[in-house]
Amino acid sequence: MNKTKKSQDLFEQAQKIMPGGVNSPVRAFKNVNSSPIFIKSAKGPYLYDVDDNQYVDFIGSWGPMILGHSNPRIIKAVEEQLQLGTSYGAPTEGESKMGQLITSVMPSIEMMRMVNSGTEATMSCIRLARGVTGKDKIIKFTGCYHGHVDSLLIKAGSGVSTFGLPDSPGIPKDLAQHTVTVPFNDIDAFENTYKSIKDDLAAVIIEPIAGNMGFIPGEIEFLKILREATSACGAVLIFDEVMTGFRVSLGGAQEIYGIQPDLTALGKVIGGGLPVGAFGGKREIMEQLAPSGPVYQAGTLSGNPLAVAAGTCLIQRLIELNPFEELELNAKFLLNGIKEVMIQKGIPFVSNQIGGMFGFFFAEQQPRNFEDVVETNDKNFEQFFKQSLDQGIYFAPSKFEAGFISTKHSESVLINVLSKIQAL
Ligand code: KE4
Repeated sequence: MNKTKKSQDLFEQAQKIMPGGVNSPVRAFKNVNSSPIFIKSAKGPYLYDVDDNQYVDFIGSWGPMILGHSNPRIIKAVEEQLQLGTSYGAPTEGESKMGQLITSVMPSIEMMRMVNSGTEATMSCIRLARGVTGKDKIIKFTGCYHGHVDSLLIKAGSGVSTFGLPDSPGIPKDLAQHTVTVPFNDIDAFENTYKSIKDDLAAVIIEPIAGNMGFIPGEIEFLKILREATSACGAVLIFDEVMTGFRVSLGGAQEIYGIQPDLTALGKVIGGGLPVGAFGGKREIMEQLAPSGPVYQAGTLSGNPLAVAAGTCLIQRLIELNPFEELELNAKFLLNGIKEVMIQKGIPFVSNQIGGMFGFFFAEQQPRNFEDVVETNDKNFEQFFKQSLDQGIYFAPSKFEAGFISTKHSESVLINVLSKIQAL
């Protein structure tokens, strides 16, 4: 019996009207040679597809659903705002309240601005860094994804560090040349590159805990070097915490590592599932933004009342609950259970987790960078993904993605997941 017939029919139709049948590439399941399931609804830790199959969801909309899907408090907050209007294109008290909440738990953010996506947040950080420093060069790290920003869709060419080779057609070479890519967690490679371009360096941008090459934490000594080097030459250190903000701990990766960036990009969790992004940091940098300064940035729906209502409600609840230790323990319980199954099967498997974010690889050792991840076993990943999905367990459809757990992934839910994985 074809359990996902409706999804397959919808996917066929969707491919006629949307490139690849999706509005964001990773959703197309290409990396696992499969076709996507179409979702009809979600509640708590569960997704329900159009064929009424139930899945335990370990993607959580790629991060936002840290309190589970259809959280009653968030729904109530959005419903109340709906009665007052959906968008004004004018300032609201809610935006300031949200800003105060974020700055109260992320002290490096003295001032911030709301935008509508993580991409907008990182794009604005890059423009602001170039504007305040008058410099052009950006250093990013192979495997870190910062949204589809022209200056940041640049991959490492061959060699230890490279001048950007466009990662996507459509990016002018004379723009790409200003972005230099260095291997993640590689101090020597960074220092060699830094020495050669520090006089024209506007910013270094990094995911301090990477979630877009699988789950790979930045090593503390490496991150400390980035902080020291950028301070020494006046470049802006940007932490892209779109995924890790309010996901790995209340204060994000910067709280865990005790390293304060100059600018931080946020998204995902702070919108509670509605379209949102934000960026912020040192006052003297942020004040260079229009209309208080010359660096232009704008957005019709920035600070949208619905997104602010959802995000404020979620952040307030996270401050009350501070669930990150429990989330990490539950993630560890899940991953240790999977590890036991893989040991019994003689399949190499490694995993890691911080707060409500986790990852796993089919490999003997923990990857430290993108190049290591490329070497991990694709076949085992694809087989595990497909078998799990068939058992109603929805992991990310790519080894280059991370996993996310919510406060609704209770021990009983996880025990049920593990019993199914043991039976694979
Ligand atoms: P958005 O523009 O997709 O809201 O955010 C871009 C972004 C920026 N920075 C980091 C660290 C991110 O992880 C992202 C987006 N993450 C992906 C998941 N790997 C979103 C999923 C998708 O592209 O559909």
